[in-house]
Amino acid sequence: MSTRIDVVTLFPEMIREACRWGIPRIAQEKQLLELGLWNPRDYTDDRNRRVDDRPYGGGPGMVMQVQPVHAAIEAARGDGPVIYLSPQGRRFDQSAAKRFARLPHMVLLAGRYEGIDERLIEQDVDEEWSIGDYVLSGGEPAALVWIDAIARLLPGALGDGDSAEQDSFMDGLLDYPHYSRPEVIDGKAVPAVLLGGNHADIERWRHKQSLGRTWERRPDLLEQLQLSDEQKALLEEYIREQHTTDSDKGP
Ligand code: 9D3
Repeated sequence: MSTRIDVVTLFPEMIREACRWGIPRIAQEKQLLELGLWNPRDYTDDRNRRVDDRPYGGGPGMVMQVQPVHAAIEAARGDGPVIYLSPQGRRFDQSAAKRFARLPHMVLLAGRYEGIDERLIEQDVDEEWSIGDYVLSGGEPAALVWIDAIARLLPGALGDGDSAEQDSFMDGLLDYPHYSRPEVIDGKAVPAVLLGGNHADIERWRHKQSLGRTWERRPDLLEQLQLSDEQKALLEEYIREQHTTDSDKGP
């Protein structure tokens, strides 16, 4: 089973080039992911190949026109939903990524300029999604975020060792800190537990770090979770240790 993502964009090279690296590349090579790119400029009826015009009512910028975008969507369309990436959409998150990674097909519509004529959205768009509350200059970076988040979830894309989403305790928590050689850098040693080879102790330490960092940095994420008694105990241990280590730290 594979996923096909078709992107309707005025800058297809942005998508094609960026997907030549990392997981999106590997997923395509393994034929787990198939990318299609459709440029409204190739579908415009306008003799000057225009795809935009001035907004009714005035104001700054330009608006993408219905005709070329509609024709490109029709060319790209398959069985899956047409998804408009826009600041007005629902916020994309990991649970959305998981949901869309199960689909065999979707069309992503990336806008430019001030946006797309609303009648196109009413007519052709099934869902509208944003990637977060900041202003991009177009939908292409959002499409790349979408493709990357989905590609790494496709079964077989990551290689067995890395199939992360299984180590269940991490779900909804921030990552624990990572260390590699050398053992000491500028007097800073790797935490001793990681050198001891006691895998139960290591897992416990990592779990505690994940809980503690989430508590410190993203309390909003913790509120979404129902911690087990064991997790509550680990977090309390982290908080206790953090208080003693912080205040005992000399200058
Ligand atoms: C300065 C223009 N803005 C006036 C309030 C409106 C606006 C139009 C077009 C803002 C951004 C964009 C382009 N953005 C996207 O296409 C986009 C986006 C984003 O900007 N943030 C988060 N997610 C997304 S998904 C697509």
